[in-house]
Amino acid sequence: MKTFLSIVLTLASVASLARAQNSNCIWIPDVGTGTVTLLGMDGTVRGVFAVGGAPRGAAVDAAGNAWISRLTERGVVRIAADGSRIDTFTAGITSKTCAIDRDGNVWITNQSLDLITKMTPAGIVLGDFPTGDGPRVVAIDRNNDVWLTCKFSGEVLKYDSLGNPYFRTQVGLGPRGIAIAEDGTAWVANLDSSTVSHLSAAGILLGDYPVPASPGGIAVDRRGNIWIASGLADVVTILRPDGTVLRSILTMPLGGHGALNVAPDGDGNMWVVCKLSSTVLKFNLDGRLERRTDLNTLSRPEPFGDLTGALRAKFANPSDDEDGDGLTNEIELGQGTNPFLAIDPSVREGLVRRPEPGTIRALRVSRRSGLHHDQRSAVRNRNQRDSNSAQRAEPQVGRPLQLPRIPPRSRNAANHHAHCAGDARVSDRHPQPHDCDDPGVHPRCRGAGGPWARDHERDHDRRTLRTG
Ligand SMILES: [Ca+2]
Ligand SMILES: [Ca+2]
Repeated sequence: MKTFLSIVLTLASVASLARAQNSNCIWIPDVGTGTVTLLGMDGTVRGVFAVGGAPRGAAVDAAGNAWISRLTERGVVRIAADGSRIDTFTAGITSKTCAIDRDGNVWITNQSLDLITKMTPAGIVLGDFPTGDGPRVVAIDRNNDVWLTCKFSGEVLKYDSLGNPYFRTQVGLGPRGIAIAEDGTAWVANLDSSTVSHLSAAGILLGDYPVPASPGGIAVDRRGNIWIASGLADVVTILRPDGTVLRSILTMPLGGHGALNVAPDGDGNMWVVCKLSSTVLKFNLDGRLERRTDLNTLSRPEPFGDLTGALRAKFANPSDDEDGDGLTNEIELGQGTNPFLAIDPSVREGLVRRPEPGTIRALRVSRRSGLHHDQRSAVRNRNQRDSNSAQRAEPQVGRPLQLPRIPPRSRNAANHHAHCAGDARVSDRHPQPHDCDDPGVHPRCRGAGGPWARDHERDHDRRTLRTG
């Protein structure tokens, strides 16, 4: 009996380890080639998978599968962790991003229809919910609520897990990336106004902060600092939680051009995808470059979302122990051990019982609160931040937001780029699938400050709808 039990436990740990190793990686969709590249944490390519349809959004579920949303094809794609299987589910259209909630459901933006779709892991659509104009990037918070940026209407919306809206708040121009912070607030990158907005959990605007031109990707690191990738300026800015600049990193000297998305990994490192140079940069929390990977076979990687699963593990599944090493995802992400890599049991014993100076910090559990030291510190810090946020937010309550209005659309939108007539996504002028977010493709749209770009992209979406 004992032997049988030990065999079962061994098999379980092997399965857990296999899953963990497959989870501990980063997925890079590429619009230009219609592929998704799987990178190990050392930057080596583990696989390249053809999915078609200008893939843009990526999310990773608890089993290590990648979910990919596509801009120019109906349906999202699920790729098995080892690449052995690719499934397509009928949900989502002209979709930029997707995210996975606590129950494993997938939330998918539908830009052309101004909807967000909730789909079960088995591919059953549970509902389509109205959004603002141009739903773009979706994120799940610790309450299993769903946050969404809407690029054309300049809004952020939040829904409960059933799709009921809590609020819609006007932020800057062209909001794209959105990142949830530890304290439940959200940070939003406004591409067209080159600002970052900070919102309370209730949707109150806490602050707007200028950043270098064309901020698209945004993520909050383990220390609570906010990383923003500004594509036109080729700068990664790190803000402190109070919105002051901690560090600016020029990406061009590091070989990265067109910095777009930022995503944390299980170790707490921050990955920046640069679409114009097809380069992936890995930084440590101090902003030092750890690794650069040149993906020369790609032509336009511009992903959004939780490329490693670390955000899902942190916010949607904090109390799970995905690698089976006895430490929850939340504890591991908080202290810097990896929730996708099982640590050796003897090391774990040392962590809990025999803290060694200079090693990974011990988990000192309070008998009174039942929380370990990091959790108690986090609670104290969160209470302090809530207090500060409430003080900062107070003057904003009941007052109109002092933000520039979004210009009305051009009446000539349908005709303003005659060279894109026909198949808007691929033309003589633009041999690759494209949209107007790309400053290199449509400098005139970008230079015009937004309205042309919005019209143009919407026109693309209409054409996509007709032809897709
Ligand atoms: Ca664990
Ligand atoms: Ca671990």
